[in-house]
Amino acid sequence: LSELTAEGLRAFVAEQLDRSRSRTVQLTDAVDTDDLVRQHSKLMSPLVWDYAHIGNQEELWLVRDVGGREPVRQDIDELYDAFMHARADRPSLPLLGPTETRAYVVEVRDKVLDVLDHVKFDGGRELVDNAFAFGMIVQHEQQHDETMLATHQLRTGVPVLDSPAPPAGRRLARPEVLVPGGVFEMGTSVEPWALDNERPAHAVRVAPYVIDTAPVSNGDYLKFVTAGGYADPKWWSDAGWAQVQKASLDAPRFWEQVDGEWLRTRFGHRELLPLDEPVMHVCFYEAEAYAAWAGKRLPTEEEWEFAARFDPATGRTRRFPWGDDNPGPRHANLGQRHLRPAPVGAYPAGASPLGVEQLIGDVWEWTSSDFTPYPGFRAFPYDEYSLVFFGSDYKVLRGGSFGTDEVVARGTFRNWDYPIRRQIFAGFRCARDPRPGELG
Ligand code: AVJ
Ligand code: FE
Repeated sequence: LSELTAEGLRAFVAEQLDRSRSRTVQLTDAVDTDDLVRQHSKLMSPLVWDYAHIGNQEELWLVRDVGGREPVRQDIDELYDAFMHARADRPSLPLLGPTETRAYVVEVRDKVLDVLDHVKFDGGRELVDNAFAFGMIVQHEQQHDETMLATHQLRTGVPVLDSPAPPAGRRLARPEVLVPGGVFEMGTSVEPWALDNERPAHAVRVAPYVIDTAPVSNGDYLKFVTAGGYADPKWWSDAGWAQVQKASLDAPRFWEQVDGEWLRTRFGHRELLPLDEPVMHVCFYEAEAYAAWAGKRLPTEEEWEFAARFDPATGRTRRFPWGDDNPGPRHANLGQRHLRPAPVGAYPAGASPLGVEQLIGDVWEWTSSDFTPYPGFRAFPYDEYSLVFFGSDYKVLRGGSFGTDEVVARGTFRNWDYPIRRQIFAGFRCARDPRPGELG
């Protein structure tokens, strides 16, 4: 990005804005008016809320702030402020209807393209440096596209989304690898569109550990289910066991057993549980319990990023497991290209130097870490993106899912959610301490 001319940067931004918008339009045009305004789960907003909220954030940051233009619809700011109304309450608000919403986001986008034509990237405003505010808004829309995809997964009725199958899997040579540990540079101070919580880069020492070369598969997880894992408190933390009872957990969300066969429902399609696909729709507590049952634990966020970015040959921290190139279709399952995780082993070209695979894409990976700020953190450009969420309420997830766009799924990107949440496209991989003698 920093190597582009102003004209090159303008063209790049326009293309990214357009890519996000086509995804938003696909996800919202796929359903009828009733499905757009309805709440498919108390955990989610009506799709039409996400749609207008995308436009409203774009208006606030790019039309009004960056562009210094007159408001388009100041009267609706409050309706689409995520902090004013809980998701459960959003259907009862006087929201814009589907037709009004579509007209609104188009009007905002037209103004944004005009702002983009005139903006000076080198005007000395931090918000505009490297087109940051545009990148933030592109990522905001893509993140809501993933949220809307999760709403689609919760929707019942005839299937409306389809996609080509992901590449085939393969057997990995080893189920886990020893990571030697060392000091690495975590986070970033140079990725132009990295969000505030990924900054700044800072040195972190990681002790040697062992990590799975792939996410835990449905087949692996099924063994925990059939071994009675959900009935034995010894695998669960106190909070996890309380959640098992409160929510009557007995298998991942969207799994069911019919006549002795395990099925799962994916965007309205009911199918046999694919055993070689990474498990998903498990909460943090389920991930933690499986790991304990397997004699392992979840990786810390530091261990996850070390595995994803450290190159033992050079001692350098890279952007991605495969190097510094942006993710392409051969590296990772991203961008809603395939509406499911790919089977284990489907992305050999995405492997890290130590042979850890599918770190980026497929499923978000729960880590054992709380969402806390890096040393030297500075909220930018607004406290409500990250700052207000720091603390012990949220667990960090890494790597992105099949529903995450590549403009979001950086090696440094940090996602977070409550440890009870299962509607997101989240799975996990295990880690453990090396056994005596293993260090050689
Ligand atoms: C980073 C995915 C937790 O969806 O709540 C969207 C992203 N922030 N609008 C979320 C976000 C404001 C955020 N996550
Ligand atoms: Fe938002």
